[in-house]
Amino acid sequence: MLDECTEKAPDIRKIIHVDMDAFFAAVEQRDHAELRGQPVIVGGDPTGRGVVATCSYEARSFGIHSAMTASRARLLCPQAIFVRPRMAAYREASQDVMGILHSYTRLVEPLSLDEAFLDVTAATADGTLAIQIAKEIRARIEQETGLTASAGVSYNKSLAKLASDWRKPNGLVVIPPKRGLAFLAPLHVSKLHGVGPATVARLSKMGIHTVLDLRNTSQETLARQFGKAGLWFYEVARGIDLRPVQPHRERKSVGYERTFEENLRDRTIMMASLQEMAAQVSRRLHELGLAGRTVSIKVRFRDFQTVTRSHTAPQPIWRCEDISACLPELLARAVPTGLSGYPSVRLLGVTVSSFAATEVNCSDTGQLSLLDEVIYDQPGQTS
Ligand code: DCP
Ligand code: MG
Repeated sequence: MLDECTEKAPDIRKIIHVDMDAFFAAVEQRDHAELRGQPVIVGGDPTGRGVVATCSYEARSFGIHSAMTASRARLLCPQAIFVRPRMAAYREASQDVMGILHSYTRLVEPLSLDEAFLDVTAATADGTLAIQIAKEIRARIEQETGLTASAGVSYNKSLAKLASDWRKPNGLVVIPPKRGLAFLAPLHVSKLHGVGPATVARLSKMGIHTVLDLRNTSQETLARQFGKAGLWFYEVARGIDLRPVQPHRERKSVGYERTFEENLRDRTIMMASLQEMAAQVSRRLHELGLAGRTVSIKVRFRDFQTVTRSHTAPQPIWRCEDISACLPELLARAVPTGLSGYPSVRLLGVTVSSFAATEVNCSDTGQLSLLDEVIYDQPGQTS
């Protein structure tokens, strides 16, 4: 009997994804009564090069969204109220929310300040329904923090996350196992974890637009085109996602790496790829509220020889431009120009480490580059 349960365990997990609504803007509206019911934009300077970190749902009805330039947001909604981020307040609210989540299970995996996965399989062993837990969590968050959260309940992380997004703001959606495949089928592939714009473009060329299209593509084709990521696409299109909920460990680094289908020989292309990864790392650091002093790059050559080169800055950094500034020297050290023959590089990676307990100053999120294509994300993430 026990064996049977263990064997079935991956399919019968109960996962909840909780994501706060308009998080930074909601904290501002909570703390400043005059902002309630108003289009509020949290971000950089609308007269400068600032970008929108987030905005209230009142502002979203004007077409404003995260990562848009603040100047464009002002054009779309001249009456919008612009507020600079107060990271300390958001971090405190985040701690309150995470504290509530931890009272249900120790299996809580925060993804950023405002979202987390919970594995409540054990908490439902006595017959309590996962939806009941999700309802209680939402009610407690509202009562204890004055903020609203949306939640999704399902049997794996991918579906729980899609569910929490489905009826935002202040929504609760359950996708039971028998509904998983039907829920996924009509979705655009970009909704899947690990599918960024570059992958969307490649899939689109192959005539694959929806998850159903993806499901109708053979495993061989996907593996040939996308390598390890292709196997992930094959599974996730079928509602298979066995990634465990990993409780927060102390994070030592944030990094991305990418293996190329064809080895790189051109330094300009290597540099462009490193820059793209630096943007990704910067974004992740920003999400996690971290900054580190050491920037490293990793280079793997055709023969699998792998070198890493690091630079340690006097101050902790997280901005894309600061990470990028270290890259030319690191690349020159890792791939010296005097190498005999042409370099042939199969993998590149960028990592930031040596974190300091620092208050990341996000008052000018305008510096943040917001490229949102990763390496086919999860498989290559080294953080
Ligand atoms: N954030 C940011 N820059 C971005 C995206 C987000 O600074 N490009 C910050 C502000 C958000 C918070 O992270 O409040 C959480 O991000 P979400 O994507 O969850 O967005 P919101 O919580 O603001 O809105 P919602 O989840 O309701 O869509
Ligand atoms: Mg959110």
